[in-house]
Amino acid sequence: MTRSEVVQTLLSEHARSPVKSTGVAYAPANIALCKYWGKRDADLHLPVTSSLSVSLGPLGTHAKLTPDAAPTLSINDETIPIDSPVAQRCHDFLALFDRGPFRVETRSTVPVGAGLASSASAFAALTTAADDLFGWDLPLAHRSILARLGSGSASRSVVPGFVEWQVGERADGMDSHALPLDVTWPDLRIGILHVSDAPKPIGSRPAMHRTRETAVLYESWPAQVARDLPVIRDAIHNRDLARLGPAAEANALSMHATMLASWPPILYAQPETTALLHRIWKLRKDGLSVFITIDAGPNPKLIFEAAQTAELEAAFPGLEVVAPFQTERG
Ligand code: 2P0
Repeated sequence: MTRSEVVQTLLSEHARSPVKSTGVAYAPANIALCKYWGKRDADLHLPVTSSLSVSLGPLGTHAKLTPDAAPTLSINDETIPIDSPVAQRCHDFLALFDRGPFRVETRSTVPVGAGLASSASAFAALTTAADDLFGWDLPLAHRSILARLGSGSASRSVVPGFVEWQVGERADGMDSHALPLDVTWPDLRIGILHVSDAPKPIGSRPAMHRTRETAVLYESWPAQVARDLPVIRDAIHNRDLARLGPAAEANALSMHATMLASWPPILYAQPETTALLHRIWKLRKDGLSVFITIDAGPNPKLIFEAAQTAELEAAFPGLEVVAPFQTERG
């Protein structure tokens, strides 16, 4: 099935005319605690394994969708040239819905240079804004599938909190979507460390393709996820950082190990990244309960609980602390 056919299947019974003048939505960014790395279908963004994330509450994307004669895009009040790659990706995605063109206005609350992908929250917010504009009232699973067609990790950003993106089995991906975990963890904190906002040496999309194609070590990745995911899920249900932290950290570092075993090698870590890892491991050895996760970039994120905030802020001036279970900020 093509992306258009998937959309057609999900939306054929749904309204073609807007029920209001503008559709609006907010979607949070998310950090994977069990990572998504590698696709079994590059067109539909179907993953090799399940993954599990926590949304970043107030950090995310507000999207506004208004039917208009010609497609436009503004990000944080700045008009983006319509032939730029970011505008094209946005409108190519919306063209799948076959109901445009639209004036698209987005506003991001994700700090610039934090190494947080904006694509996950952006495609999730666009999907939910379309749902709002046309009054579809789609089930969560269908919004997740549509958002996934924009970017894999967007499938996890259509709902706040802990979300498992289920790998699914079907070739059309209709069973590969978000499943929220019915648990909150008010004391959980994610800390963002800023190492560098220099452009990445390689985007995550080609990087995951290269890893899968060239790294023998990647063959062990599904086994790693099979081991980590049940531990991470169970630790979340028990709000048990002492179990969550090691599994999430090992999972992230294993993902990076598969990249390093690719050819040409992929290494997102900078010397400062490695130095931070050693500092965190030393703090942990000294008794602080703090763990690390790293995505496709050099900026580590810390996983800890509220009681450790003051000590970590003192150790890392400039640490941005996010409380995932606090409500959005404007
Ligand atoms: C994740 N990442 O689970 C992993 C960990 C980066 C490292 O999902 O090609 O932008 O759009 O499906 O979702 C980044 O990849 O890739 C990502 P596409 P996406 O968060």
